[in-house]
Amino acid sequence: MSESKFINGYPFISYKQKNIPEEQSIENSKQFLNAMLKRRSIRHFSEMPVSEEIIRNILSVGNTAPSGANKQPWTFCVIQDAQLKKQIRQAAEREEYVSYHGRMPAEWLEDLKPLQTDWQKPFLETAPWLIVVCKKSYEINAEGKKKNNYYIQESTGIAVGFLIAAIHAAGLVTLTHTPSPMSFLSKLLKRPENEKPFLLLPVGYAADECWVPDIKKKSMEEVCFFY
Ligand code: IYR
Repeated sequence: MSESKFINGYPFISYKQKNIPEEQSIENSKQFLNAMLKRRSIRHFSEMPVSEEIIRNILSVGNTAPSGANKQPWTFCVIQDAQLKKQIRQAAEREEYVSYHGRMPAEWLEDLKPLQTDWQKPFLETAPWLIVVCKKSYEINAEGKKKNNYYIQESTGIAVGFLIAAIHAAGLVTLTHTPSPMSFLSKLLKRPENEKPFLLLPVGYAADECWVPDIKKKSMEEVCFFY
């Protein structure tokens, strides 16, 4: 059992995770790297169902993410209903069509060519689950008073990172989809004023025939600077 005490009137518990031997640490970090190297953003999903238990475990991982003042300024809206997925797809495709046919500047469209994306988003219906991650700009307490959240973008982004890693660890695939603008999601999901859609993660298994662009990550030398 962990020890507890009060510091300036606030409860603390002792942190008692044993350091693992360095050899083991090297091995674990390599294994995690090798697992993450296999992750890809997937746009072709199988209709194979995924149990709610797996989805709940993944969401629980996301909910462990660190956040400004531990406010957890996110909500995870989870959609399995076929009719609602269809409505989301139709609304997303309406916005994406306008984006791809004028809203996105030429440079952006050029940058997307290697990914061969377009306005059509069938995965919004084929993936068995959609997770719409919302950021919560403020909270409303029991007395109806607005309470601040902090580092909302950063915190929600970290939670999404945790979700993506958990989805991958569960042997499932996803895509960080950002239909733009996303206000249609607020309406369809009837989210309150203090919540704004942040991004959408379709979750499921990859289709039997699934192609991903042959793109590379930047080298470590390009992104890491040791001082
Ligand atoms: N939201 C659009 C466009 C898009 C934008 C970026 I930046 C990408 O990396 C991929 C797509 C879409 O989902 O197609």
